[in-house]
Amino acid sequence: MKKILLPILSLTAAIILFGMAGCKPKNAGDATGSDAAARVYVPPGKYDELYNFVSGGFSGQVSVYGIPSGRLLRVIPVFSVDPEKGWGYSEETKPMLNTSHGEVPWGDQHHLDLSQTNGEIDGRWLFANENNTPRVARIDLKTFRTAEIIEIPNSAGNHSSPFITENTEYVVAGTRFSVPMDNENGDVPIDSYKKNFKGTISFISVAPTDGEMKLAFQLLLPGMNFDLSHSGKGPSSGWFFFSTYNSEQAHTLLEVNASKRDKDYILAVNWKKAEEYFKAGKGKKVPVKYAHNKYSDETHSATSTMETETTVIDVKDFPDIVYMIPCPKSPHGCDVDPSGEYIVGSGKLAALIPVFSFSKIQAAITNKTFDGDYGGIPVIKYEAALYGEVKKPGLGPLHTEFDGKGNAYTTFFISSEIVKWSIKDLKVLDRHATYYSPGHLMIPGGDTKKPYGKYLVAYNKITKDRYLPTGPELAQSAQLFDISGDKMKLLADYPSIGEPHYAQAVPAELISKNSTKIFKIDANKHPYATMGEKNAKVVREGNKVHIYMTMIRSHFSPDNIEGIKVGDEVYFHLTNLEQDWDVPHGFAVKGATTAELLIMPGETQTLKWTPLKEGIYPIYCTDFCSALHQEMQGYVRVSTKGSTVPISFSLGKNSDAADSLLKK
Ligand code: RUQ
Ligand code: CUA
Repeated sequence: MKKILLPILSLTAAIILFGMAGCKPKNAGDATGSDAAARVYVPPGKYDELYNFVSGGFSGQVSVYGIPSGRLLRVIPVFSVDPEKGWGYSEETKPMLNTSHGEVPWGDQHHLDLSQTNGEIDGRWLFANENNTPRVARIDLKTFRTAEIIEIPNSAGNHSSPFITENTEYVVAGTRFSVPMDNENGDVPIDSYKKNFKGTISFISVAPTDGEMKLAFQLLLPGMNFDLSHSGKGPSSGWFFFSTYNSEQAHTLLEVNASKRDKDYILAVNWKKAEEYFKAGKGKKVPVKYAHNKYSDETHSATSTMETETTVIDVKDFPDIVYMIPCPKSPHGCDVDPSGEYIVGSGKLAALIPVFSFSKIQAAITNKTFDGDYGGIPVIKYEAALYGEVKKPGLGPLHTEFDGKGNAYTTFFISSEIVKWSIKDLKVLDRHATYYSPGHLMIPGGDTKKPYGKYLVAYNKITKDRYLPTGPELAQSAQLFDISGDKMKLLADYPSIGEPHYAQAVPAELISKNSTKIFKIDANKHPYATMGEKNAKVVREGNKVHIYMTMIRSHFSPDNIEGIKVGDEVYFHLTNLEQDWDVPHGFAVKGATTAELLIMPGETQTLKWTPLKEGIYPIYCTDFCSALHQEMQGYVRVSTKGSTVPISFSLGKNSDAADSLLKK
């Protein structure tokens, strides 16, 4: 149980009743239809219909599944080190995890958003947020690798992120925790929250050609918690909507103190207006420190740059940027329907779902139908913004996705179900139990202008009795539904990595057609690349030893090295000379305190090793690459500190004895 929303107040009794019932549904085993097996069966050798990118929660990674099979295709390290791939261990990838706090080897990854063009998924990049040390990552979908990570200053718990605008102009990042600004003295009493703690929403621009991210500007807001967000589309294009909670500005026992008010707010942000001000030079340049890390597929290396400034726009001074809309009971999900007219807020302690209308919000702004202000921000009257409420849909609504046919699907954490309802008349059309307590759900393209529909996946927080016991912890569980008919049909369960929150999915073709198969060796610009076996060498520079080593099935060149001394800093620069798809080689050396390297065809990666004692150290390939993979090995001799053994290296130089043995 990772994120239990503690039931409180008047809902308690109902919650206990529903909660218990939800935990032991009758006939859970018969929940699937008779054709379910056929619907999820992908025959051997056949591809899945869709890629499903699933956030990894506290694993800091992103995992990729096939839909409908639920087969795990790949785990992409993003904010966490991954010894399997050498991510965060090779010299080239270490800078990717750099932050203003130093190297942070772990992250808490909640939300994903695929890049869009005209409100539709374009298959280029996947953006990922990090909650703990606020960061946003861009994953390149050609290589399925993290290409860029940018840290967010003036933020803590980057939760309402990385949601994107219709043409991927911006990725947003709203702070979960309000805190004093980075350039102010943060050494203040915690109970000075109301005075000293501020909230920010950051707009990160994305370059249309290569996707490079840049922190454009930040909006300064009153201290509270920013939760989820989604951009407008169509008529609401140019706007962004954020759910917030803790408008009480509590700093302790939030479970109670941040649930006092009947309503918190959905924030409507006119980002086009904010951008206009920013471009006109408005806002204040503020000194900050944040890391911007980029990985190059040419040098096969990352760089980390420390940036030192950001532009902060205080919304108090620009009253036409932000408006607040009251939303019942600690809103969580904030979702915009494919038409762009309807904004769904989900109060996690509410027993109804409010649906707001963009055109009504605009009318209320024009007519100033306000109900006072919150920290200087106009509060639109609830009724003036409201399209209507879905009555008695269930308990604890969290997140909503859309099928593009006029229907919305909402997860209910407390009553453990998915409820399908009609956007037009707000009537509940269908409900289906989930096992158990779903957080997010995902319909392929479900937050775009053009949902793919057909499938829905629920990401459940609590697994309980769904799988064979595996000790005290159980994998979180995904459940695949068929939503092509009037009624939802449960097709399959499959465990997922980390704790998934939001996810994205896209028809496979959009991504598979561009997938990188190899890196061209001629284009390798790594400063320590070895172009061909004949160029392999070992170079001593003081106590640093650079080993230029190649790999090809099934040997290293060189594979015998002598002249290394205790206390040396040894750098193995390995270039994989293969030019065939799916032929990585691995590299490991006994006693190295980093992980292995896994080097793709045409790529160079470096393992740093500081041997502590003299002796003979085997090296070998870790990835089964050919029939003679087990022969892909070598030796490194390490001599004492003062030794006079000269540097030497060789490949295939056997002793006469061995040669004559071989000839026999
Ligand atoms: S959250 S379970 Cu971190 Cu997206 Cu709602
Ligand atoms: Cu190379 Cu195994």
